Amino acid sequence: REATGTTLGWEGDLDDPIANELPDNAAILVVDEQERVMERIARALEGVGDVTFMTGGDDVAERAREKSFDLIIVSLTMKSTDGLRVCSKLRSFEETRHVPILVMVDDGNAKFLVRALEMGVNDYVVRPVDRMEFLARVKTQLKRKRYADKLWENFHVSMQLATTDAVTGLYNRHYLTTHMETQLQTAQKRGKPLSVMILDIDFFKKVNDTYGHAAGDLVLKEFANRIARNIRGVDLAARYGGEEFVVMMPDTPLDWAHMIADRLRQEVAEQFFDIGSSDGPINVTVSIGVAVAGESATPAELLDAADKALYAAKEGGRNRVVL
Ligand code: GH3
Ligand code: MG
Ligand code: MG
Repeated sequence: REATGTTLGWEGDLDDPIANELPDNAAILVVDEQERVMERIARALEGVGDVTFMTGGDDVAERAREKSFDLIIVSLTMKSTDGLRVCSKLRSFEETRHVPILVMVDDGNAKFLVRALEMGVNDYVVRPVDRMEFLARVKTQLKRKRYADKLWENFHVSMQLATTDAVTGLYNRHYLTTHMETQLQTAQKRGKPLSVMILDIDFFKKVNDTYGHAAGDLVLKEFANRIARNIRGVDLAARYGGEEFVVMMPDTPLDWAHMIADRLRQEVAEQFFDIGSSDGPINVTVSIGVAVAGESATPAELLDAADKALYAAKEGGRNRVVL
């Protein structure tokens, strides 16, 4: 018998326990047209995962884009359809680009393999293949997929933790200042105005003292929601400190920013905050300082200008917007 392929694309650390686990209920798609082969594969994969069969054609990639499979097994020697084309389509769509592909070729048709490997398929078997070997290759790909999914998930969780504030779900100060740097440069290069507002809840210490810290947290959350609802997708809202927030608004002249800030201030003052207190919803007000970036302003200068305006808003009696 001819030697079969080596396992490609394996980058997991084999000592790492999560690198050696199979996905729960793996979803496997098998593309072949021979009944007899499909039956054998179904039997071999019993207990390994849920197997879906398709006979080929362009709908394979479409199906795989809708449902995320953990492994796709494609026969390269089908009569009515082009297995290589199926693989190339799978590799061309964003949603299916990283799904492991195991190809099967019949003995004597190994010429397809080079093309398939160049397209980025992960492993192959030459038929007739020993059942145990087939299973081992399938499992290796499934473990690799699970490992990659875990790494990806961990990456997202880490990113989330590093960039967002846990109480409000808004971005944190670090994320804001990092992005303000690039946004400012873009705005200055294009000659567009970039405005910021700093919002500070009035007498917030009194909310904590009167209703407790948990009630204070509820106010912070609701306050953050109201900010988020009043800004555009391109704007960036962050929790800057305890009860201080910053909104960065690209392409926004000072008078627009003023209007947005005042609309928000008014909504906060008029719609009382439900903190589950027996006294009923409570009145909260906010003071806002607004500034627009000058020609060569740095993030620190811009924030400082907004902060000075905020100070003036507090001095002026709170519940107001100052430019
Ligand atoms: P001012 O109108 O001058 O802004 O008065 P203030 O009471 O809002 O200002 P001050 O800065 O004196 O108090 C802010 C308070 O915010 C103090 C702190 O206990 C509270 N705080 C900061 N972070 C949190 C938080 O995460 N949760 C809660 N519940 N309170 C917080
Ligand atoms: Mg404060
Ligand atoms: Mg305050």
